[in-house]
Amino acid sequence: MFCHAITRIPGPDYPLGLTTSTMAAPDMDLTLAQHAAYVDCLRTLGLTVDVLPAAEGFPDACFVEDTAVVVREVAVVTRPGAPSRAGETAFIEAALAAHRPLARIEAPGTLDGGDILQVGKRFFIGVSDRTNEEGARQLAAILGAHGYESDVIRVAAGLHLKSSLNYVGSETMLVTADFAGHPAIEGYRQIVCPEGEEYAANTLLVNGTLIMPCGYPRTRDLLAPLGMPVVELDTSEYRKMDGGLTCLSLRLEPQVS
Ligand code: CIR
Repeated sequence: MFCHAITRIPGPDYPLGLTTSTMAAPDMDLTLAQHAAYVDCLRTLGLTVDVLPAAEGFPDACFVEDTAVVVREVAVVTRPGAPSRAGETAFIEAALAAHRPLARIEAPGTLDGGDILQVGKRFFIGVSDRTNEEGARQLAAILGAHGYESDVIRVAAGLHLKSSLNYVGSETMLVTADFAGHPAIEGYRQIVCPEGEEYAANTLLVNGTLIMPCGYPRTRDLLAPLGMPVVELDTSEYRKMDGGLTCLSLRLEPQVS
């Protein structure tokens, strides 16, 4: 169960962040309203939520997930793979240090939290344009010291691993067609996002509830047999910047030493 989350309010320079999207620039009022709804949703699900102030000069800093990987024993501060995002970690350390001892990904490793999927004691680490082999190796070693196993998966489509693959409970993975049948997820049931609904693969499981982006009814229908409560949130202004539900928070379980 998650008890705490760390988020960061998007700053006025948010539309200047990295994106591959050709959609219109995000609307700031709507961006902030969608962020507030996201924070409210996490609070409704029982989490205490930190809302950190905008990090000036770092337009992508609201995507806090990329700056750390947090387990019950340790918070691993990442080394984000995009040069414009490298400095974001300095803004997250204090918030993490209040909850966990810190470890760090060191050069030449790079790693974005969006490439890291945890399912219990098992981690899937995506090697992507942002996360390199060395970053994956360092993370697997740090987590391994605490009894976690890691599988490395090459990310050939989408920005991050979790753009395409997420755990939705009941031994089930929600995947895009690119990852369906991948050997690393053999043994899990798989729900494949229908064509045109790939963005819905970034669905977030929090304390037994599935938080999914609104506007993906066929994926919602495929998730219904899991019998879990579903909350739909509008993430239109985050999608414009290649972001989604998982990226907007770091979720923490209670600490163990
Ligand atoms: C970026 O390109 O880094 C941001 N505009 C979006 C990051 C999304 N993060 C995530 O999926 N974990």
